[in-house]
Amino acid sequence: MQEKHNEIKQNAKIEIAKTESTKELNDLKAKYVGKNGEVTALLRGMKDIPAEERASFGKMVNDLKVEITEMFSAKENELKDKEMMAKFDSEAIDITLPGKTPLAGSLHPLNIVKNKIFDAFCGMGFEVFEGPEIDTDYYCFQALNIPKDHPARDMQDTFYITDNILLRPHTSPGQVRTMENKKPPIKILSPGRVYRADDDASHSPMFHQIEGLVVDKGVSLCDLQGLLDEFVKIMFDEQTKTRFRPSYFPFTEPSVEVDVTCCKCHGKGCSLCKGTGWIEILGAGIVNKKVLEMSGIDSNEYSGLAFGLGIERITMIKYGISDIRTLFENNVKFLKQFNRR
Ligand code: FA5
Repeated sequence: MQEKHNEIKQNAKIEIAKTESTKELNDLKAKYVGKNGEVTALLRGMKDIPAEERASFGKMVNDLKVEITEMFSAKENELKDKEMMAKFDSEAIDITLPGKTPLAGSLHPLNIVKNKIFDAFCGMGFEVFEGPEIDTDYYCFQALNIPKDHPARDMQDTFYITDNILLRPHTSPGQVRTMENKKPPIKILSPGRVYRADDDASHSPMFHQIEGLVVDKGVSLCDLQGLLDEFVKIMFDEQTKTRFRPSYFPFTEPSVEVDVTCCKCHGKGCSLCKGTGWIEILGAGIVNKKVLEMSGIDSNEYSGLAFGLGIERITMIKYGISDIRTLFENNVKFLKQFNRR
């Protein structure tokens, strides 16, 4: 019997020494001291041992079980240490490696320019008023002195929703809504999306305008010129000059188109300004007396100036962008150029 014990102990020792993982060791443990293990089988065989030898046999088997269990415990500790060290090694972080730079977003060029326009005019005391994108025929045309049969309606190919409701083709309705709700002095910017049935390299069906309106006593064309001179210097640079050309808008009288000296060649003539040295940036004028009256403002006491600029146009001039569609394609390579970090 002693021989059998020694054999089991010896085999266990050899097999435990060979194990390389805690999983393997647990399986092996079942083989020796588990429910159906070899040592447990010895205990079960006690009933066949003569009564007088049973006590010493039982002690021997228990001692064997304790010894084998201790061998397993020792090996288990050794393997656990080894496995933990291997895990540490595999998870080791080399703190000397360079870090991953997170991708930073940036403002869209249209927002950069819009913010700059806001900064320029808000610095001159303008407030911002936003009107609705879907508006009525009255606010988009009639209240701006463009009656239903007026030929000026052909100037803007408009998206109508019903005969009376439309996607606004300009931000000029913002003038009317402001004058209806506010007494002079008025000094507002009205920005937003506008829509026209236009689509080519310099015209988009959806684009952004900013309307400017000043109403007070004695407002004149000189104020308009002074205001826009100051604006273009902030927007482009100190050397930029403005030029007024006569134009026609039913809601302003007189009306002007405003040009600036080309920001690329400073007036000498280049491909951007098509050799003229000037680039058109906006439409403007002195608010037509009829528009003031229709909006409830006494045109004998007050006068106003108004201007409307396209944000895309200014952005294209400022950054030398030749096709308006690049502003809406969301090409990350293009947009990354405006990341100021
Ligand atoms: C107007 O829309 C007038 N409401 C502006 C105005 C306001 C005049 C107040 C007088 C007083 P115009 O149609 O010219 O004017 O448009 C103004 C600017 O919008 C243009 O100078 C141009 O920069 C821009 N624009 C016009 N159509 C498009 C388009 N389809 N895509 C991109 N920009 C456009």
